[in-house]
Amino acid sequence: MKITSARVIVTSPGRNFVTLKIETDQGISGIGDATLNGREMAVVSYLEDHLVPLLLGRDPHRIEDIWQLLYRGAYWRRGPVTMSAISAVDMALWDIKGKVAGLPVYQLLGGASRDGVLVYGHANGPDIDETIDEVGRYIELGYRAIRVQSGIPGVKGAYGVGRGQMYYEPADSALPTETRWDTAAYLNFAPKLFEKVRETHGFDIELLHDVHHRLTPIEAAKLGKSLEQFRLFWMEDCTPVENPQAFRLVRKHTVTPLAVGEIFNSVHDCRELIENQLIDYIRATVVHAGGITGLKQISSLAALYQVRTGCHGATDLSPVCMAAALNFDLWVPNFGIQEYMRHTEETNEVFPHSYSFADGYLHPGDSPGLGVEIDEDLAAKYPYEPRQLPVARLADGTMWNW
Ligand code: GCO
Ligand code: MG
Repeated sequence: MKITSARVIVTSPGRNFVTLKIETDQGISGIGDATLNGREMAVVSYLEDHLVPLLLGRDPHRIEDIWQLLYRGAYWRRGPVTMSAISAVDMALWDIKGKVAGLPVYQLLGGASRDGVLVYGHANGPDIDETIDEVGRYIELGYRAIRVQSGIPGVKGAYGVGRGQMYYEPADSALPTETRWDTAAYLNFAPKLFEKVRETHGFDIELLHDVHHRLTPIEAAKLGKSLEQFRLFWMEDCTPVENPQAFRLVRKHTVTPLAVGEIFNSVHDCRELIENQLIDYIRATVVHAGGITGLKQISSLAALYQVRTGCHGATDLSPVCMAAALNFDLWVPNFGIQEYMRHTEETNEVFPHSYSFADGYLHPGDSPGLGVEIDEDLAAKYPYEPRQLPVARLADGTMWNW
């Protein structure tokens, strides 16, 4: 079997997605997600200019060898652009292998370890009352785990508050939108938010919260401690992770479980946090951390330390990534939870898929391969729209972490 073509498809059915399609001499093709939010075209160029010529003529069954070729062969290892491109190739090759075998990819990985994939949805609102109503709506929809974010009085454009229903898309303009951040206001507000959510909705539901890199280690420790009584499933990205040792301080002061890693690209980024048991959930994704092959490396390391997976699944991860993630999640022994932010109808039409939601769980379905396709004619109707992620500044204008 030989790869005869590899094409990059850029489409924007509500938001931008980059998809790689690999075709073979036996008429079987596979697709992979290569979307890097706000930096999409860098990955398009990496694929078209550097990887596609390397793929032509190769045997698509040699997934591991091709992964090693692209990883070692670049010389310039790792980084989000390189690893998103490698991820797309890896996903497309797993898709092809599954289609040849006539099996969903989770069967090739070792079969299902569970009946369904526990997911968390996003409840958010401009203030506490509306956020609490949203939590109620998610409970009615059957969710068992819900991420809660709310507008904060006095903070313009607080992280995580959506404009639409059922999804939240922060990349909203061609040049970054400027938002404000106020740590003191947030630290006063967050415990009140969770107190009210628990008062209204009780303790049977799992609650999650994303701090989105906004705090210093000691502030993160303080927040974790003040939220302990509300029994969070996790507190995510409580402080930036360039220095993994910062998490020692957070850990020393709180038993609120910690999740980190949505911006990680390889097992090397995860290693220090995992080996020192500084986190409880690793958030690395199929699309940014080297595909299914990359995630297998990460989850195997994590399993040694009882760290569980909690893959990123915001709307900038396309249905192709979601399908790959769900096949991985159904198999991976040390699964924790999967993020699930619903895509727009337009996106779902461009990417018809076999995964489905019921009673708080997703299942990848049993279509051979990843269980997702791209409707190229429809995709062509939604041209690329330049969009970047926002930035954040403190009240005095100091640049902060968005
Ligand atoms: C999450 C994430 C996202 C990111 C987004 C950036 O936990 O879902 O933090 O909302 O901000 O994916 O592109
Ligand atoms: Mg996050």
